[in-house]
Amino acid sequence: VKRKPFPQDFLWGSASAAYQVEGAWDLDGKGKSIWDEYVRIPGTTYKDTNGDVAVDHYHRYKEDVALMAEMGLKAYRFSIAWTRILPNGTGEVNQAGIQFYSDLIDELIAHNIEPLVTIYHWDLPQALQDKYAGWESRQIIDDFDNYCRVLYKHFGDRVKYWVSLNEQNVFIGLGYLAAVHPPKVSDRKRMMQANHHANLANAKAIASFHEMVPNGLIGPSFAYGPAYPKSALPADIIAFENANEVESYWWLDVYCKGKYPRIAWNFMEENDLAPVVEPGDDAILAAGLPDFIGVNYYQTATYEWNPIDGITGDASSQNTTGKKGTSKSTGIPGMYRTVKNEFLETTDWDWTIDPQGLRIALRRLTSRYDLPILITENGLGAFDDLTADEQIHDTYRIDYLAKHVDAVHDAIADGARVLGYCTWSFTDLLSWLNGYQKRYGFVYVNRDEESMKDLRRMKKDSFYWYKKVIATNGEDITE
Ligand code: GCO
Repeated sequence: VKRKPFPQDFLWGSASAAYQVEGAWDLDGKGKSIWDEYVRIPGTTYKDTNGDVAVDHYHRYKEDVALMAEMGLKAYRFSIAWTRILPNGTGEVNQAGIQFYSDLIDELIAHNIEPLVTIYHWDLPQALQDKYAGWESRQIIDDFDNYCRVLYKHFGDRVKYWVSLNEQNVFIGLGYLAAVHPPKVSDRKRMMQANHHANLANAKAIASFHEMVPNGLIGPSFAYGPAYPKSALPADIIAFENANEVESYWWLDVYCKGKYPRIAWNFMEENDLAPVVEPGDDAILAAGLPDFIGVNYYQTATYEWNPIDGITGDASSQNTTGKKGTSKSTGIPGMYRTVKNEFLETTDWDWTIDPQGLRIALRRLTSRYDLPILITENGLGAFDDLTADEQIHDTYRIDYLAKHVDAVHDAIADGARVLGYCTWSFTDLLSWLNGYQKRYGFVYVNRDEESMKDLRRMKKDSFYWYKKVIATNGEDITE
């Protein structure tokens, strides 16, 4: 059967984040972010690696954009460092910061590459953390809106696609529950309150966007790991539905419907975990609905019933060692817990490899929210080997991406409205907790944790593969 083709204007893209690529952490007036501080606490990241230099994209962006143009990339998603624009989070605008992103945007447009801007990819100004504990204070709502308005004013004329918050479920979950991201807190009640403020900040920023950039499109990027039930045992189905509510709809419903899902809310309330909601909050949430849903898709999660007196491990897992079999089961007693899916292989970091999960993700989102979807991230973190003649034969990455592109194609045939597909990532970059050993790029960057070497860019086999995929608008995904 011939499937419906990818739309003609489909955005074949690739993505990055400021802290993971830019470097230049204290140059040209940039202020410190919570990550600039956090990575300096000994033992928090692999081999104590930081993003001070990263892959030096700040100085090499022209070279990187030239490689994107050579590939034929249609869209490049990058994030703006709040601390380059407003070094202390609020106050005077730093012109050098505006200039850097303005130049990057112009460079992309000159090469016919659509800029996709992420407003917030985790690098909160440290000044706001010090002043009022960042996301734990309602003050963040107005300060974030102010920052967004500066961006809309300077870049709204040239940038059509915007991502508001990147992976709120991850930065809140890992920052306030698993305690492996800043501010390294483990307290579900505080997590829920910080999360509520992030919801309000997101909605307010979207409402401002619609007022200031009426022709643009904006949405949050959600780290969506679709849930599967372990079996057809009804108790496992309840567990799976609970996980859907608590792990996915808890965020997605607020984004797309402007309200919390009732069953998860009931559970939070019964357990004294529901956030404090002030009068007027419902109206703010309802007034800031997105134009599309951004999806970062890496893996699915499988759930079984979790008896009340079962395990107590109540934290999101984060495998930082790169050794298989080290992920621990997570969940909430009385609700659900994760189990291994016997049908799926895993990556070197124990993430399940599940291309059909992406089709399922796109179908579920379409069925529940019926909004256009932008796949803002998908990719494989792996150890790459450089051969003696400086080649990188990353057939495993090609295989991974080809199967996911095929799954997107199926989902479009199913009726999902998919605007584009961004791989993670274009060049290799810093993995927040895993240093430089976990590589995602089409372009190899010559550096490791110990040495910056020469930071030279080298094209992997996957570079030429994606070039062909783009040239054939997704029709030829063979190696
Ligand atoms: C890592 C992660 C990241 C995320 C990205 C989320 O290894 O650090 O995989 O690279 O995918 O930052 O938006």
